[in-house]
Amino acid sequence: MSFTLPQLPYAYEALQPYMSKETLEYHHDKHHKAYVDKTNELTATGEFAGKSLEEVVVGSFGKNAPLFNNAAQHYNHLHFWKWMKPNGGGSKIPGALEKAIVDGLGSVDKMKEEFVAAGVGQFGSGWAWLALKDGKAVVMKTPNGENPLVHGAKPILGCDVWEHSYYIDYRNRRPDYIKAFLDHLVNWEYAEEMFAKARG
Ligand code: MN3
Repeated sequence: MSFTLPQLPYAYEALQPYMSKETLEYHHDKHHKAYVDKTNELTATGEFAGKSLEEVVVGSFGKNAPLFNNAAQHYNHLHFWKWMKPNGGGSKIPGALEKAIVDGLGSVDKMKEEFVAAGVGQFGSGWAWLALKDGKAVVMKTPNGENPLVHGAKPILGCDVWEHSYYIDYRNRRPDYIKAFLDHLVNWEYAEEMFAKARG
């Protein structure tokens, strides 16, 4: 199976002023494309040839770092583009997901606070996550390309906190970027879709 770079589900300028055209051009066309190309190169032959992306991610974790890093980043970015939309964000969260957030984390505001703290607290490159673990909504952070799949959980929402995701628009102000992501960019309907799949 060969993996392909998906098109962005919106125009490059659609997320401005919170995420610029220039950031999306570099992040999608250069960074994400490199992950896809490398994953294809490393799965052309060998034990992962023909496996699904999730099988490659989970199967290579802790065993084949170059493959894991690229395949996991392909997985993370596939969803990351869909976790955003123009005029997104805010606290209007579909009912079943909102209930899971309140049950697991106390309130939507509390979840957002923890999500920002996770992203800010991730030293160096990584991701902040809202995930489903043991049936409960939790906030997590992971380094580099790691994601909830390799930590016994399923992702509901993820925010890329690698500098390539915000440095053009926010310079060193990672907290402002994560707050803008939550307040203006999140596609909660897609998070709800991921939540429904995670719950099975
Ligand atoms: Mn990235």
